Amino acid sequence: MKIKPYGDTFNDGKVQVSFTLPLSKSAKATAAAKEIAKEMGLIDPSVVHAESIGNDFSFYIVYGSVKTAIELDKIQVDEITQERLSREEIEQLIKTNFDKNIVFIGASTGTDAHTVGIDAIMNMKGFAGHYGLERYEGITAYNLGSQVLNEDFVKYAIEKQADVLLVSQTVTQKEVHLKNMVELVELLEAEGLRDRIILIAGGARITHEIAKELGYDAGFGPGSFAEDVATFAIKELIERKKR
Ligand code: B12
Repeated sequence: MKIKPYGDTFNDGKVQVSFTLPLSKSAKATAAAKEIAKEMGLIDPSVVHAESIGNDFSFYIVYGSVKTAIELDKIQVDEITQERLSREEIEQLIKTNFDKNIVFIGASTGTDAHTVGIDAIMNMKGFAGHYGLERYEGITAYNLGSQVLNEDFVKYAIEKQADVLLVSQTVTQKEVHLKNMVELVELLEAEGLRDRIILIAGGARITHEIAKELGYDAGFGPGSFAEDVATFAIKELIERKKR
């Protein structure tokens, strides 16, 4: 099955792109934006929005169409296919299968200062109507905040005998997240901990596929909630107990 973007009529290939130019807003800068869109392969591009965003910078939205079509059946995606359990179901699962609290430790690691994502997953108050892990009976959750060095994260994991580590990575500039995520895996391996811990990553540009490639057990992107993470981690811990 071939898939093409569409905006007006089916399969018309319409797309919208946005970008910033290091130019003050002017007729010439708008023409440059259109030219860039043409070079990107957009057919009949039109600049539908141009805005100054301070001295020497301007922002553009360009509408146009592409010929590109993809064969959907050729796409393989490694994704988590699980039914999201409710908090109560997860709590019951813990009660039935473990005689201790499950320890989750989370942080935004490395230089990353973004805390909202990890708070959404862990915070007692939760996010968008979903309570965070701190609220769960049978879970002890430590949220270390942001800019936590991998070395300190691992030290804390050892001290608190963590079962699950939650890593939040938001900034992906110059692929800093990849280096940071891999460094953590290496440190855990050096401590002989990697196989004993469930390692989960999350963030706006994290996918399950990327996380797996980097040596994590799972990755969660936008729209994920504490229930998703807890369902995965608790079921995985139960599976590992059986082995
Ligand atoms: C708020 C914010 C900030 C605040 C952060 C304050 C704070 N205490 O968190 C401040 C002002 C500090 C900031 C700074 C910077 N920011 Co900023 N920031 C944002 C902003 C506006 C919102 C992010 C957010 O809170 N989202 C809401 C949460 C709920 O969403 P989320 O993080 O995706 O989390 C969900 C999932 O991803 C997942 N999840 C997240 N973590 C985890 C972890 C686990 C284990 C699991 C399971 C799931 C999970 O679950 C969450 C709930 O569903 C975004 C733009 C945007 N609108 O997204 C830019 C944005 C993230 N920032 C960006 C940038 C570039 C920066 C700076 C580098 C800017 C600069 N040049 O200084 C600095 C970096 C500072 C640093 N050292 O990290 C870029 C990142 C681009 C990129 N690809 O790298 C963005 C996308 C803006 C942009 N369009 O350019 N930022």
